[in-house]
Amino acid sequence: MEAAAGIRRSSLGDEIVARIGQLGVISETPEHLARIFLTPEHGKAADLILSWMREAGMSAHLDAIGNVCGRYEGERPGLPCLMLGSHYDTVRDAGKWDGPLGVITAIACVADLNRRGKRLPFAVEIAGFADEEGVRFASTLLGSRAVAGTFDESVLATRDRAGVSMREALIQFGLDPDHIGKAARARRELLGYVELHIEQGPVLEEKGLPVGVVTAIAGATRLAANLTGVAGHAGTVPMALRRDALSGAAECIVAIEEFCKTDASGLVGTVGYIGAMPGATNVIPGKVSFTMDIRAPSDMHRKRAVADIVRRIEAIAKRRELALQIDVTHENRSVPCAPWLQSQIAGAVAAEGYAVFELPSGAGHDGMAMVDIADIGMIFVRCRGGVSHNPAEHVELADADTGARVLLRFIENFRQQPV
Ligand code: HGY
Ligand code: MN
Ligand code: MN
Repeated sequence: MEAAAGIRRSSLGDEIVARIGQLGVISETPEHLARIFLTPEHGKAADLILSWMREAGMSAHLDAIGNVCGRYEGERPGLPCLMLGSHYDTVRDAGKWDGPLGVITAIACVADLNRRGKRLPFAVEIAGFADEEGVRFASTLLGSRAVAGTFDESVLATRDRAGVSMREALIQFGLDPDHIGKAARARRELLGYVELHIEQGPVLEEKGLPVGVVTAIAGATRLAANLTGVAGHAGTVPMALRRDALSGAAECIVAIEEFCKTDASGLVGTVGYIGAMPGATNVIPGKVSFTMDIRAPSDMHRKRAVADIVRRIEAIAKRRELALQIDVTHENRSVPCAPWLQSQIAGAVAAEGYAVFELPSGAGHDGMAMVDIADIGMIFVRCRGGVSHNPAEHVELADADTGARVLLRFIENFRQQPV
């Protein structure tokens, strides 16, 4: 329907921004956005997204691990699908665009097809993954691994900080942990998986571009370290006699930062969490746990860096007479985006009138799991200042609209890869 002269037809961007706002208030607390796997907020968000999918003409359901799944049939029922999607869980004190932009934009595109009564020679499915961030249980990509059939049942025993196991949490949420296998899809059902996501970095903004074509997703290693010294009285133990676990951890953390800073080829290392016991002002900490997140452009470089960092931490612990336990809690290899999907995404970007810019993703995404059952592609959308995992995360309406128009053009022009 053409808009009356002077009245701007509401754009895809308007719908997307409104829904980002609606979803963005479903949070553990109103002050800091957090929507964590298998919590009441997860359930509320799932209900809202499922309703949007149905409004867009899709059949929609919650799968066995809490992903939201929508399907828009093609020219005839039962055709293999082009799968779109992203995650709808968040980190703590999150921005509201990381994940939801991909799910909401995909729904807006299908809703546009549905409004026009357009059917394609393939089905379009949208997956909203329930746990990409891995905030509650150490491992990540739980939703997409379940869809890819690579879910590791041993993680059901992992416990959150309150001591609740994933198995118990699934049951409390109303799901059956013994049925997670039912979420798995077969490779033959998917023609490809394409995810639209905010860049979470400053490159597109620096280039003055609204969208980019992703070439690969960098791998990551997550580790948990536990240092054990001797708790003691802050007023009586001479400094030379202390086995202070928190001072030891502090030296380790600075060593990790120094090691990564002096590496010239894109290595990054982050200690995102530290806990000190017993955590009283006048007690020398006897136990400290902290996490590490190590990433590099290549797997070999990352693995070598992890080994070097572990050696440094072991030397610090030995010198300080601290007991050390280090475990790898999660490892994801680097994953390439399929050239044929990159080229079709690039075609859509160019057809919308924008320069085609290719870039790798330093952040992890569900495509790292989905690659086990389908070729993957990603579209990046510019975000202000490249800020992410931060409540200041923001996408301009015009860029949200551009991302949607590029994705919609990609969908309508999608050609299955010749087998
Ligand atoms: O950690 C990551 O790279 C992603 O945001 N989960
Ligand atoms: Mn994230
Ligand atoms: Mn994300």
